[in-house]
Parts: sequence; C-alpha cells; structure tokens
Amino acid sequence: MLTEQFPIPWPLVELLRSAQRVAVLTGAGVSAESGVPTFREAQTGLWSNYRPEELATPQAFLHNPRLVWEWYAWRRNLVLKAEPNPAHLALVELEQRFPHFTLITQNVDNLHQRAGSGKRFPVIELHGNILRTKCFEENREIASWQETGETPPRCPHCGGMLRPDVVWFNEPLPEQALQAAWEAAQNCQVFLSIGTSGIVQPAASLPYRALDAGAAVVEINPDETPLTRSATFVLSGPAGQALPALLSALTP
Ligand code: BV8
Repeated sequence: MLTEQFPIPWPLVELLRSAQRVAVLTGAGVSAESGVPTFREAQTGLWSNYRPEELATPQAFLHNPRLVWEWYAWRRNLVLKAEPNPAHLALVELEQRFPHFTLITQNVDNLHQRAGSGKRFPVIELHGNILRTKCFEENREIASWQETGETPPRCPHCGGMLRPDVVWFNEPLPEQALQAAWEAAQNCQVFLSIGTSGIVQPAASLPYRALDAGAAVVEINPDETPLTRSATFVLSGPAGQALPALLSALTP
C-alpha cells in the first residue's frame, strides 16, 4: 500500500488492523531525527576521544567521576534542547489505536514521555532516564541536592556521589521493567523494533522472544541489523517517515 512518502505492505496493514496486543521496542534511532546522536554514532567535540561503552560503566564512573558526570550533564542539556520528532508523535497516536499497547524503550532521553506516550500504558524504561539522578551508594533517586561546586555533587543523605539514574553496562536492568518487557514480547501479536542496532542485551533478545511466541516482528531502520533477516516485515527507512506512513495506512 503506497502512502505519500513510504510504502507500507498491505499484509502488515491488515495484521495491525486486527491486532489486539502490540509491543514496541525503541532505540536511539528514534531520537536521531530530534538531533540526538545515536548511541554508537561518533561522539562530537570534547567527547570525540571516548566511546560510549567506555563511559557508561560503574568502573568508568569510579575511575573518573567528574568526567562521567560531565558527559551525562552534556547529554542531559542536549536532550532538554531537543524536541520529539514525528516518530515519537506517531507512537503517541499508535498507543490509542490498540486495546493493549506496550512501549519499551532503551532510550534514556525522556522524549517519548515529552511527546505524550504513557498516558494509557506506562512507558517501560529498560535503561533508566537521564533526567533522573540517584545516589551511587544508596541506589535511590535524589530529587534535589545542594550545589557546592563539587562535581559530581554529593548525596544529601549519605554524602555519597550522585550519578545519573541510567543502567550502565555490566549493571542489571530494573527487574520490574525487564519482566514487563518480556511479558509484552511474549503476549503480543505484532512487535515493532524501531531504531535499534540490536546489539545491547538483554533488550536485543525481546524481538526474538516475540517471534518465538508466534508474533509478527516489524523492523524499522534505515540500516540492516542482526534482526533484519528474521523480521516478518522490514521498513527500511527513517522512523520519522515510516511511522507516520504506517499510522496513515491504518487510518481508514
Ligand atoms: C546486563 C544507558 C547483567 C546508558 C545503555 C549477552 C551477550 C553479549 C553481551 C551481553 C550479554 N548480556 C549482557 C551483556 C553485556 C552488555 C551488552 O549487551 N554489551 C553489548 C555491547 C554486547 N549488557 C549489559 O551490560 C546490560 N546489563 O546484562 O547486566 C547483570 C545481571 C545481574 C547483575 C549484574 C549484571 C546493560 C545494558 C544497558 C547499557 N546501557 N544505555 C546511557 O545511555 O548512557 S545501552 C545504550 O545502547 C543505550 O541505551 C542505547 O539505546 C542502547 C542500544 O543502542 P541503540 O539504541 O540500538 O543505539 P545504536 O546507536 O546502537 O543504534 C541506533 C540504530 O538506529 C542504528 O541501527 C541506526 O541504523 C538506526 N537509526 C539511525 N537513524 C535512524 C535509525 N533508525 C530509525 N530512524 C532513524 N532516523
């Protein structure tokens, strides 16, 4: 089915029109058209000497807390200046179209929530949220603290270092979020994997859980990924075009 800018396969339209339970996994590619660099894109400026995997670990934080805190402060400012793009907005609409809709995100940029996702079904944040801060020692969220000029700032309760409330490499994902994501993948009829390179585990296993449970998997990505050859449908292009086209194809 040809829509103005993006071809949507008719069998996919029919499948979605009859689907009761839809699950979506998003990655950094969904925020690319908001100007937020994807996780594995070359870092710019001061950060061009570092790979994200080297900075997003507890070891990196303990080795150089100021550097890691400042990297996240730079990214936080970047996402706060960014605006949700048509991909985020189309997902807000899709959340209203199905009896059950689960949005699972690897992104920490809060753009799904700013776009309006989560009003009917809570957004599942697998890797945390860069706008939240927690105590490194107590592992609990800290909403406010005294700025003493020290970087990173200190926990007002125990004096430990503060850190972003994101899941670093070699850290476990939040138990409840991961459990909910497995269940959504297990029980959906259609699973959309959007803007993710499918490298990071355990998130990258979710589409395969859906396939094993008999769901149709749709990959939306301009590039190939390890999932591409297993996906039921592949929409090769930017999410900011594919998702609005999918939405308009669903609108009778
Ligand atoms: C854990 C938060 C256990 C921080 C992130 C099994 C096998 C192999 C390795 C492992 C394994 N199990 C665990 C591991 C280790 C590790 C891992 O997966 N390593 C990888 C590198 C091999 N996993 C972990 O460490 C996880 N923890 O398993 O703990 C445990 C249990 C108990 C006790 C102790 C430990 C934790 C992983 C979470 C790490 N944190 N983020 C931060 O953001 O700073 S991950 C990070 O990668 C981001 O969240 C990001 O979202 C995520 C995934 O990347 P993508 O989103 O896919 O982004 P990427 O740039 O890679 O790709 C973008 C895609 O978009 C591309 O395909 C591109 O083509 C596409 N694109 C571009 N433009 C567009 C587009 N698509 C659509 N439209 C566009 N316009």
